[in-house]
Amino acid sequence: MDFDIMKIPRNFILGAAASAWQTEGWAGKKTKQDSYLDLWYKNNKHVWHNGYGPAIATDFYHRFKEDIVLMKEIGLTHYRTSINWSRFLLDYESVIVDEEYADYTDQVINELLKNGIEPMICLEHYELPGELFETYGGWGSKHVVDLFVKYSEKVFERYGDRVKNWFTFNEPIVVQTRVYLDAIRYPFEQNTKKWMQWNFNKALATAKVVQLFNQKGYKERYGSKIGVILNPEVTYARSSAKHDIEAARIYDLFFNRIFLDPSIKGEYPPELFELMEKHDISFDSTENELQIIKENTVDYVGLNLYFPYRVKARTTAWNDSTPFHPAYYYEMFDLPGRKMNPYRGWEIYPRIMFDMAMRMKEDYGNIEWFIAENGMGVENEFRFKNDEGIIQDDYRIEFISDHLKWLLKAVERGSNCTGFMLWAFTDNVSPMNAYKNRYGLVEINLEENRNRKMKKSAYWYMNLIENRELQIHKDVFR
Ligand code: BGP
Repeated sequence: MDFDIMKIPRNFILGAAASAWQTEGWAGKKTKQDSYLDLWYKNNKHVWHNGYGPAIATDFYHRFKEDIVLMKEIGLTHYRTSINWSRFLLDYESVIVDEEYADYTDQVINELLKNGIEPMICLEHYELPGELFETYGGWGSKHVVDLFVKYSEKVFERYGDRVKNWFTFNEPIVVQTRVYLDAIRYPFEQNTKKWMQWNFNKALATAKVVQLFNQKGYKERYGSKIGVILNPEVTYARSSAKHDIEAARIYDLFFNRIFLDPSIKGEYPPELFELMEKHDISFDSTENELQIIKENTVDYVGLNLYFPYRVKARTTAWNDSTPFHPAYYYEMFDLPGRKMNPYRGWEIYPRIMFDMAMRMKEDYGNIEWFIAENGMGVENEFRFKNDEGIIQDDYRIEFISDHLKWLLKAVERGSNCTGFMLWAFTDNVSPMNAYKNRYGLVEINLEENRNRKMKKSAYWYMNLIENRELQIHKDVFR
């Protein structure tokens, strides 16, 4: 077979990602420090694969030093994770810091830096405190927005001198979509208006935290940046027919532009207001809040891209007795012959990287951005172990290569993409799927004391980081 080599620019980041709740475990957690995710796990353990959840996770809380040694060995220059809001404070209203957790965070950050690894920190990766969910309805409350700003202030005060890359949320649309739109997660309430309010309040929270960050002068003092990590679903219409294109456009409006536009452009698409009014799902906002959003846009964005989203115009009638759902305007479309990751049930279509990259260039002012997550979750990976017990995850290497090459092609075409963060550094716990699908460069062996072992992909990534050359098939850009 014929191969070509694509050069990876020296300053293009090749890192890996995780989050606090998916790795740390509950060691040291106080009784009142449950997160929303912890509540879900405690209330509905039966839907978590094999009963695994955040309780021990990867035990990063105790084993971070060992993990950082591996990061260094692989050559990671950046590691993305979060700080767990529910654990960082003892009292969310008066923002009393839990010194034990803050000290642990301090140690993690210092250990990363000592090993030449830049921490990239998210202030919320679904770790909304359970107490704020139960008392105020979580992100549906403007009071919670203000408490988040206060929490962020405490975090910046502690670590703002050392952490240069900050993000307000990871995938701010996800929790409320699963909970209030699709009603498939605890507490299983279908309520589209709440969905919208959460969407708005998180956009507002991002703007308020950006405002605080700018006022406090972190940029000037430390050269740091603040952004948000979004998960736009690169949307394709089934056909070139008007009705299908319209379905894709509306999907994009409700699920992608709803965060991309306010975060980057400071404004919602006017059509969204019309649709919200038409369907009686308008969020509650004031002129002042919209102004804050307008004036406090992000410095950069991280994008989590895994799969394409294909839609067609509705072919069946909408059931009017159910609450409004954007699916009123579309149906999902499964492309016959598509390549699938059967374990996760996601289509594999690496071109999403290029198409989204060009969109960032053309529609979003070529703002600085990077891939904050992309990766492949595979079940029962231990069956691929060789004689030395190393998982031969060639499928992952192929998946990453195929996505990276489209991304690098977009960089060649001038998209301002500065890096690629693989999901994930080690295997870790996913919402509900728990340890079912493994994503890591490094295996977590649940049978043997959660021991760590690098997979074949880790050695491959190590080589990629060092040599900055990606091998691709000659006929690849089809
Ligand atoms: C992203 C989340 C991650 C991670 C990943 C893998 O949406 O930001 O936290 O979980 O998806 O997906 P999943 O865990 O559902 O397999």
